Amino acid sequence: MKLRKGSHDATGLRIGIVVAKFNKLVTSKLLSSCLDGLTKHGVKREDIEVVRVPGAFEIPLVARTMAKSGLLDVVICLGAIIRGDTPHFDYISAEVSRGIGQAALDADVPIIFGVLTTHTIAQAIERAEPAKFNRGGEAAKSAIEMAAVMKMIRGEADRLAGYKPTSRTTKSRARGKR
Ligand code: INI
Repeated sequence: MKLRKGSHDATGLRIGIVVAKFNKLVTSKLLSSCLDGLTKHGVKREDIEVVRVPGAFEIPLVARTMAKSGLLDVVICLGAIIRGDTPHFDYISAEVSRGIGQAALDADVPIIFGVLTTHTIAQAIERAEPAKFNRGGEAAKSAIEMAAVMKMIRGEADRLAGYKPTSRTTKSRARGKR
């Protein structure tokens, strides 16, 4: 048996972040702790691209477009959906989680689900807080690990297929054609 794991060495990774402005008090905390987590593991600031969207509902389309660009190793989605008095929460949270999962499969690039879904604003703040649940920092770690896992298994698949990269195939990969 071979046990293969992704590493947490993030040197050279190019990372996209989509962050919702809705519930900004929470999402700005998620973003800053996510950025701290990434840079702490060696990601360079200039290799991180942040796109802001109005609310969580807008995240999947932008995440999918960024992931399909061929310029990023992983995309992180950050948002906060907080339950109110109407069924709105249920529609948005279901669509956002389904959309983010679908976006990753369509783009063939890992996309991390860093969207909080909570009953109260207090729960959301607690989860965004670096000294408590630190979900932004967790999203950064998952992103680094998934980027490494995908590189590892793609390299393994290429090796088993006797694949020899040429400069042309390397360029196609950079453009997202696998
Ligand atoms: N967007 C959020 O990110 N979180 C919420 O809690 C939320 N609530 O509760 O309404 C929310 N709504 C806005 C939505 O994401 C879209 O931006 C809007 O419907 C426009 O498409």
